[in-house]
Amino acid sequence: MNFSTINRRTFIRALAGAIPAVADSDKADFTLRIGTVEAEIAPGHKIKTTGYNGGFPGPALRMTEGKAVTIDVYNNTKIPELVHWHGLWIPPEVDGASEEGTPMLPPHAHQRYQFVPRPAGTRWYHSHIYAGRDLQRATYTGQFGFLIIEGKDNPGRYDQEVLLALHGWDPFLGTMKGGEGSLEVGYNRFTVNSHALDMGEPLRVKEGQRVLLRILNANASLFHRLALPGHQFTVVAMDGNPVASPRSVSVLEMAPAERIDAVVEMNRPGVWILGDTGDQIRRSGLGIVVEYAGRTGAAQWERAPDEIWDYALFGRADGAVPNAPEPAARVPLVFRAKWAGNRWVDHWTINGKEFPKTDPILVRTNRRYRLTFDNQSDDDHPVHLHRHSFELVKVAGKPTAGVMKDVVAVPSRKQVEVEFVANNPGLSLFHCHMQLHMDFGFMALVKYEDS
Ligand SMILES: [Cu+2]
Repeated sequence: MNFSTINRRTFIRALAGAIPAVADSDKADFTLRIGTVEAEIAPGHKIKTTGYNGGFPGPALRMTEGKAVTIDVYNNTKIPELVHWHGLWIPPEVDGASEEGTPMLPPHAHQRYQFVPRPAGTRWYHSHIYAGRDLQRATYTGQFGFLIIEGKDNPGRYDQEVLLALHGWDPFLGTMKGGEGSLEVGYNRFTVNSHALDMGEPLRVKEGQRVLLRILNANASLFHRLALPGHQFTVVAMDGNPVASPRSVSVLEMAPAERIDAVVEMNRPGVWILGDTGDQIRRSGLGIVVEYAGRTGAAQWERAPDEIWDYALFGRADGAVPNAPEPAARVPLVFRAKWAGNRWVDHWTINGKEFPKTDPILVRTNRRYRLTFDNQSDDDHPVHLHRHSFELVKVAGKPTAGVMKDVVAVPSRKQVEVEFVANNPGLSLFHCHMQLHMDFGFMALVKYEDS
């Protein structure tokens, strides 16, 4: 048989069969494999969870702002999964929320994602699926990791950079006092990165160093307050975005999904605990030892000052937004709990409706909108807007400006107002980041009417 007589299509098909599906030259920039993880987080305390690439947190993915990346995700579990790239301005098809239209990743399937990472700053990635009452799924698991987008500006001058991800383990559903009431999620153990306080490697520092801490609260429902005895945190960015007024504080408060970049000047030699100000939570693992060079001995803790956490402290002191147009519309969003019965999980409503029946938030491209969060419930809610950043304009009655975020904690019985520019067309999910709340109604979609 003469070569020229071979059907060209047959030839190409034969050739294609000999080539691996993904050639080496076609290697993705990053690879995540979702699978079972077994880890000893504290002496003798083993847990079994789901994580990325065999551990937790997942690998810190470092990208350059504006430079396209490819990420291969393999789902080596028995359930459909989805990875959400939290805080990025990317299209809904790859954002990682099925409510926006990102396809779920079936069990044992593989998907390559491609997007242009922006904006610069401390972002993260995590599972974005429904868990309901199954606390072995979604953000209750080890599926979380940092995603750092490097931009032109560094968040201040520093000698050492440290990533700290907070998480809770052995979650259970129970009532506050163990008796009557609604079910909430509690945790028996905590970790900073991969280990509890009494097991992890210390954070080694030298006197005079300026250490940049990038901290992520990857807990599915708990707020944390952090302190390092005798040291101040200079907050330079929140949710990855540089703040208008960097300030020094003794205590950092972080709602679920929030990030804080803070510079700590190491000026009090010793061996200290950087940990949760709540004794019970810190003793259950939420902390890390900070060890100065040449210092030994047991790590010390001192009671932290009773500082009030206030986002407005980091905003523009005059509260003015220069050149910001009047919002095209004000969107009031009222959050309420819907009692479902004793020892049952509360449902949640936005303007009286539960997702998927919640009214969409309708916007038009490039207009500025004000969202008024009115929390008429007894819980604080960290609400998150996908694919956009918003600016805080009023926090519990106090005007502010210059703090850009993608998650904001709305305290119980208080109001928070934010403004955002509708500059990323496509469905965008808005929801409470407490897994139990989002799964029981606390979600709505932003819809562009003109695209
Ligand atoms: Cu909530």
